[in-house]
Amino acid sequence: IKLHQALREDLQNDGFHLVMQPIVSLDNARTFSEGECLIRWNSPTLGFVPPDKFIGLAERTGMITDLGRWIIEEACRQLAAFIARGAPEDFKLHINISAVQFQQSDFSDHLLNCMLQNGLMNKNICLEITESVLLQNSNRVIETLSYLRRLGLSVAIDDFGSGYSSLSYLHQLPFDCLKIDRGFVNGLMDDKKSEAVISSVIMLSQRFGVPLVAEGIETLEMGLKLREMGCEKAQGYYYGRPQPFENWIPLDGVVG
Ligand code: G
Ligand code: G
Ligand code: MN
Ligand code: NA
Repeated sequence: IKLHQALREDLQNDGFHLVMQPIVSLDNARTFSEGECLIRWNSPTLGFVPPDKFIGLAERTGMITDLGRWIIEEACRQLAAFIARGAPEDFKLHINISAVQFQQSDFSDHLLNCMLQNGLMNKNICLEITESVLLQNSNRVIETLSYLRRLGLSVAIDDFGSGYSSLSYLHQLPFDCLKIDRGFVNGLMDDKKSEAVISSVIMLSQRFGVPLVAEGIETLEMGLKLREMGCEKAQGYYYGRPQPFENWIPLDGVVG
């Protein structure tokens, strides 16, 4: 069975689910009030297929339109249920959005409707966009993101530093958060050049007045080093692996 056939079938058959990975503040990494939602596909015929293997395919075949709509609907449902179970009311969920999704003329309406139906506030949602998306079909994407930001949603630039250099455009882009690519973080402990790149991006985020999230933190030492360097937030296996929402149990209004 071909990958795209299985994708089409499982889109109809509940073959997908969402997991959430904590994003911690490095000041107090024991609890979190922010997380990234990531899709998982457990195919009855193909077994577990990682997103890297099917998101690109879904984009090329146009299936990302339906898949993306499902992701937004499910993310809103899961977040509302999570808050109902005791997570902070202002918990912020990051959702990855593909460039192609902005071509739907009702992208914003659909998103805002899902949020409304689930009783979410605009500050509950952060859209993660890669920098290449922002640079490609800029006008439409930038207008949509600017509109949503005016309403109080936030926008994070994902995998920052890994795509085209967007430095010349950065001041024109609508964003509230930068996420530095795992690739740079990997080299942090033993490579002076990675350290130089990271400290420059930390300085950049400070000058823009937005938090920087360092991704792929796997050890305490890495987290401590980043905090010392002035990085505000972190995400990675050390703080928590992506897990089904039900596995995260809020206690006294905090999740930890
Ligand atoms: O956990 P990880 O293997 O989930 O994800 C790998 C990549 O797949 C991420 O960097 C991200 O770009 C992409 N991805 C994961 N979940 C989603 C999603 O819900 N929507 C989109 N568009 N991409 C996702
Ligand atoms: O959307 P984005 O490219 O940022 O997706 C994050 C990806 O990074 C997901 O595939 C997620 O499973 C993965 N990830 C999250 N934390 C870690 C980590 O500490 N180490 C590694 N190797 N991957 C991670
Ligand atoms: Mn992401
Ligand atoms: Na990323």
